[in-house]
Amino acid sequence: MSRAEELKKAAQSLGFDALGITSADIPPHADHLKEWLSLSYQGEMKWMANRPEIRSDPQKYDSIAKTIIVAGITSRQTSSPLPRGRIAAYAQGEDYHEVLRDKLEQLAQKSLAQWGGHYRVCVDSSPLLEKPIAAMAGLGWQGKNTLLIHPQHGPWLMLGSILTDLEISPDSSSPDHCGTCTRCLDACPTQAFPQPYVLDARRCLAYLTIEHPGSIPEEFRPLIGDRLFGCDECLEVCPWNRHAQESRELRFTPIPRTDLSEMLTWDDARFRQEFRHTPIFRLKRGRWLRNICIVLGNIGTIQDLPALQKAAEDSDPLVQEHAQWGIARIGQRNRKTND
Ligand code: B12
Ligand code: SF4
Ligand code: SF4
Repeated sequence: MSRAEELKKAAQSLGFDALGITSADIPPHADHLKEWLSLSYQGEMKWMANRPEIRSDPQKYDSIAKTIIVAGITSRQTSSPLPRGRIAAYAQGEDYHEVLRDKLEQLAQKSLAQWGGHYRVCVDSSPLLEKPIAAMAGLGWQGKNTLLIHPQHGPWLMLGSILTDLEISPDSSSPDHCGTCTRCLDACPTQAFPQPYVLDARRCLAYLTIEHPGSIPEEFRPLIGDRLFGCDECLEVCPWNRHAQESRELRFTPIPRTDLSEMLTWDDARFRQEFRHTPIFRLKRGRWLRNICIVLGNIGTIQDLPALQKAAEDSDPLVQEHAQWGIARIGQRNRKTND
């Protein structure tokens, strides 16, 4: 069996849904990163603007890397862990960073280390253009929603990579199969795509509910609807979902949560206890409560007013401001229905 075949077999037995191999070259369209940054599309994600020449070129990040192994696990879920409100599929269970890192480390130990190779495991936070690299490794193509579309798992793969100094025969990259489809662009609630294949993160609900640090601009609050964390709209509409199965990864199983007005009463200790080892932990209590206040403003009823009124007196000004907005919006809705 070749090294590439051994890697694929080991990846399958570890529960990965896909694995591809590419040489550690500059990915296609990498030069667009500088243009993207020059338009400030990264918003407050200042770390994205650090040293773009490293992010664009894997060998500038790790000079001994010759090969990149990219693996993915589907995050697709069909049930919701909440009575009200939505959490993006990838964030309903355990933190994918931990899940992918554990499995990639095991994969590297079973194979690359045995073959005498050096390696580095990268999941998400490393300065790599993971989607174009995954496309080079034959996992699929970068779609108009900018995500890696896998022919069987659609846009749902969560990605991680291993950089190694070993030379392993690469897979061939796959062509773009978006064709004339524009479903993801049309479905975006905030029109966050200035053009196909380009995202203005400042308008994206995933950015606003996860990465944006402060007050959410008022124009976007109604558009958040019932999304508490992230957005799956441009994933759900993709026709490449036709063969996509629910995730088999047990650590991605949705963790049931209590209702929104109860979560609004949680102190920091309770927040940390509930969300440790999940992607939501990174938000910290203030931003989580901020998001709940917006969602209650959009879908809540007068029964939610006592919890929102308590939040309006919270010690965190971010929570206070969004709770006041939520109260006002429920009030407006009730006035309209009573008129
Ligand atoms: C920053 C970031 C975000 C930001 C910005 C997203 C973005 N599109 O850049 C925000 C917070 C908005 C975000 C949101 C989400 N994210 Co995110 N994010 C990242 C991160 C850390 C970096 C992405 C990046 O490099 N952006 C910079 C821009 C410039 O890159 P780009 O969008 O790929 O742009 C390229 C194209 O525009 C291309 N280009 C330009 N013109 C053309 C023309 C053609 C024809 C083509 C093909 C390409 C092309 O050139 C650019 C540079 O290469 C990656 C992890 C990583 N290290 O890669 C995860 C990652 C992309 N995110 C991921 C996920 C799951 C999401 C969400 C689905 C989460 C959710 N459900 O809420 C949403 C999806 C929103 C969307 N449609 O992109 C996954 C995607 C997996 C996949 N199958 O693709 C990743 C890979 C994390 C992971 N490890 O799995 N994310
Ligand atoms: S994640 Fe939602 S808001 Fe962001 S680009 Fe996709 S559809 Fe638009
Ligand atoms: S919805 Fe259509 S255009 Fe968007 S990524 Fe999927 S196939 Fe491509």
